Amino acid sequence: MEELAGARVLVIGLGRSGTSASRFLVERGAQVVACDERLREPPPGLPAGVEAVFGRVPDPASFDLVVPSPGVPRERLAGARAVLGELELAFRALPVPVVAVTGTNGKSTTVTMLEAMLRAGGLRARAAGNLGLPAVELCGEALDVAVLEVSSFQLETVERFRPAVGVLLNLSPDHLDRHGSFAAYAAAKGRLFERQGPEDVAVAPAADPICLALARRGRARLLRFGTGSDGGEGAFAHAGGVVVRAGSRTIRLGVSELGLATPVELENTLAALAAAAGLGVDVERAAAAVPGVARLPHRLELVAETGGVRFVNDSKATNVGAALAALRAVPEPVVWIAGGQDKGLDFGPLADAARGRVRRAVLFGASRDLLAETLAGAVDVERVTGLDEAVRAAARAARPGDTVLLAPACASFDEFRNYEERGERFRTAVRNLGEVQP
Ligand code: UMA
Ligand code: ADP
Repeated sequence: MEELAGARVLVIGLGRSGTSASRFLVERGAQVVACDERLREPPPGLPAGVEAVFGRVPDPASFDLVVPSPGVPRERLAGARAVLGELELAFRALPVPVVAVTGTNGKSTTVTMLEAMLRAGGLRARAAGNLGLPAVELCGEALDVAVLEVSSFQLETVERFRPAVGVLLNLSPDHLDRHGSFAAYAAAKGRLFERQGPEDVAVAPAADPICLALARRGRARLLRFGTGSDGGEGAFAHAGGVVVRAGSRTIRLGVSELGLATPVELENTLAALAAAAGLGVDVERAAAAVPGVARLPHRLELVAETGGVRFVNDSKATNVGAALAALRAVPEPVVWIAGGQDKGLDFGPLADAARGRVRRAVLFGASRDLLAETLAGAVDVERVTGLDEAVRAAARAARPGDTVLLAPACASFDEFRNYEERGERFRTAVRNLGEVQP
């Protein structure tokens, strides 16, 4: 599908991605039919000239091109003559290099940091993509580089997508309901690198053979990151210092100067430093931006501290890998609040991580019984019905010096609209405990 002008295009889904894609396509002269199965009226921002269809999906076979939203599974596209996601449309239209970040956890944190680093390095950089602002919205902006957060869903519908720098942060089971298996999920992530050439850069964790194999799928130069000494190109933390090596340049930084509080923040920052170096940015200038980058809300966010108990909101921990990282990052003993909508993930690793660190696991939501079964024997568990009750139960169980941690390891959709609403409810419930200072 080369020419958009005059093409008949079906956009499926009128959320953020579909609305922006519709506007992008109309501006380029396409005849756009946009549909949404749940909406009943056009969303704000849908341009005039789009024919909107609600409650059903027209036959994909009768269009020149189908542009599905990331949330639309592939099997809905049967019969389509051509399928391109909004990420692919953006990539084709963007006249600047793309730095793309994927991985199971840490994408939003890392693209936010990279945007700040690249700006400090003198580039007009803007972050977009799965982070929230659809990638096509960057087309037409005066930029030097686009920093895109990319999901496995979006990578299913790319064709020529080829980032100048591709970053794979980590990989652990998630979204298996959509992809069917961990292998299929990993393969979708690997599409980030597939079309890269020798002048491109792939960034992957030095200690993860699966990620390294995916990063080698294309022909990009590989930069690795991680803790421990390493002689190769990339960013490594070792003995209180960080070494960034790319080409003939070697930069040394102090870990304490970066002002990072947790091991995963260091990992994400190493990946970002490697990406900045791979793009050819002055690493010392880029690194100077790191201490000024605020942690995003709902990620290990300290909500309150009262009577010696810290309350930490990590509502964005919607999978096992993120909850594991949170359990390891906060000071112990931990009173851990977990639960929500089950995504079919194996909770087993959480039992090992919780043993000895968790005073009590307070479990709520649709998955609480399954979690309780998995954690039984490893930690003391208490089952409650909802998040408000969980916060009260956790406060009762906590002793001075403890951390009450919301790290659900589950999706939020059984009780909330999204993880933000769940995190906000946690903040409110903590405030409602009484003497707590926000
Ligand atoms: N819809 C249908 N039929 C379907 C599926 C969806 O009609 O089969 C309709 C829904 O009724 C709804 C719309 O499509 O109105 C929603 O589309 P969507 O789910 O693709 O969501 P968008 O609002 O377009 O947001 C998408 C990403 N959503 C998903 O991947 C599920 C956003 O990532 C992203 O920020 C946005 O594009 C801009 O790029 C969110 C996300 O949860 C944050 N991502 C997953 C994650 O991070 O784990 C991958
Ligand atoms: P994403 O955009 O990939 O969902 P976020 O930056 O929003 O990533 O963080 C999601 C969750 O993962 C949060 O709970 C956060 O504390 C945790 N997290 C962040 N970075 C990492 C990492 N490198 N490894 C594991 N967990 C992480």
